[in-house]
Amino acid sequence: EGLQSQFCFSHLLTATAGYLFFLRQQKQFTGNLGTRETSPTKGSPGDKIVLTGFFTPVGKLAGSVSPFTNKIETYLRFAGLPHRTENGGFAGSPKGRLPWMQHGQDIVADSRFIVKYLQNTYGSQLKIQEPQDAASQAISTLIQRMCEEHMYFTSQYHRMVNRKASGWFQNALFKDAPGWQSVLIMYAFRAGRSKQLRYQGVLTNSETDINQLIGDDLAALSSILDDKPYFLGSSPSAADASAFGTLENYLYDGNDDTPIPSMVRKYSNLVRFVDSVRADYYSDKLQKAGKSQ
Ligand SMILES: N[C@@H](CCC(=O)N[C@@H](CS)C(=O)NCC(=O)O)C(=O)O
Repeated sequence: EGLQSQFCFSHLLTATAGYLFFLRQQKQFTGNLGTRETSPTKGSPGDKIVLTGFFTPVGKLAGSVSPFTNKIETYLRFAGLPHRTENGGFAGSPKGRLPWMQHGQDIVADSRFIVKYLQNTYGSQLKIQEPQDAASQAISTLIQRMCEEHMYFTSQYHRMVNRKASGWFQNALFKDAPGWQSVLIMYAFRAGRSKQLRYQGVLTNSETDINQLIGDDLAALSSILDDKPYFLGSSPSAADASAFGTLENYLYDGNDDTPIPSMVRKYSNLVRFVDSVRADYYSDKLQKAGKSQ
């Protein structure tokens, strides 16, 4: 018997070692989403910009249903930089996420690094100005982090976990998959996203508590915006691109069975901000959508 259990034990050890080796090959210990190469910081201004992200039209949005893709498309429009857009393309992203940008030989992923890269590459050619004083620069960073690292996740609850949003979710993301398959994909996706939100922390809260957090963020944005045209003054900056990416989604993604759109509507200055950016920078897309309806 002793010999038998020893035999089992050695099998167990071999299997464990094999599994660890498998995980190592899959880069599970270092993150399996990409190679984690450091983002390029500057390119040559003559190269063309190709932005890959989520560009399937959803709801009444002028920009992307992905707040990060929306942020960069808006930044490029604010900056007056000509660009081409490509839909999809997770596989090509060095960080496994959207959006990413091809510029000459460079591939830059993550909206924060894309903005820095564009600023370093185009400098004074950009039609967009970042604030010069340290306090405003700090507020810009805080706005972006709140939108991208908090408002994104709280709204993910209402998009992908809240069952009231099932119809919207399926239609927005999987409408091209045939019937029952789209339901299966949606459930698999929902399971993955729930796990992500539990680890991230949002899903440790009840729906009432999540809504409280959403309300706090909106109140903060509304106070900072006040009656200014843009968050940091009279002209747009990266913070506005980020806030627009988030707030346009909160208002116009069409996920209207959730409380988010009506929560934003309590703040008339946030609605005014979103609507004026749409009118001033997205009239081409809005007109096209209007014609095709
Ligand atoms: N910090 C990144 C976040 C990008 C991100 O999370 N994008 C989402 C789309 S909205 C994504 O690709 N998610 C895929 C995933 O979570 O695996 C950025 O600023 O670009």
